[in-house]
Amino acid sequence: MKLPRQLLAAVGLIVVTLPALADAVVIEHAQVRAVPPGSPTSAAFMSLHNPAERDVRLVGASTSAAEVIELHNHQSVDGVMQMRRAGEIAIPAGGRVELAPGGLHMMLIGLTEPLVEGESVRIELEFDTGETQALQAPVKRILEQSGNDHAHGHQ
Ligand SMILES: [Cu+2]
Repeated sequence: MKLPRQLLAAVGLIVVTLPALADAVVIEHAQVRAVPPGSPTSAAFMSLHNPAERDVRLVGASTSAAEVIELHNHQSVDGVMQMRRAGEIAIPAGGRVELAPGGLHMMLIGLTEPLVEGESVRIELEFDTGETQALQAPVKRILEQSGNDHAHGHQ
């Protein structure tokens, strides 16, 4: 039996649309900070590479391990490092943004489960393109950046 012409056309379409996936943001070195039981917050770090020819903005993230994830940055205010909420994180075309201790990070607020070293947390990223990307971030012991007061005193 021969394959119907329409089916062949549909298969061709799928092959043609696949390269678009190559433009997706590349997520590397994702990790979540292990915290003692009962801790209300933790933080996630990763490297985001945008291979596309247009800028992409990370506008939000979510996980079942916390009630909310906020995008945060650290800023020096009068010589004191303070954590500030970042509305979104721009990843320039062909560029890379590092989320690391002492800088940009994702704040996991209202932890719903213990974050034990060796386990992993599923995080879903949301971009301004309307696309979402899920990743598994291993829970690791991550030291605070030295000289950085990471006291999470948000209002
Ligand atoms: Cu924070």
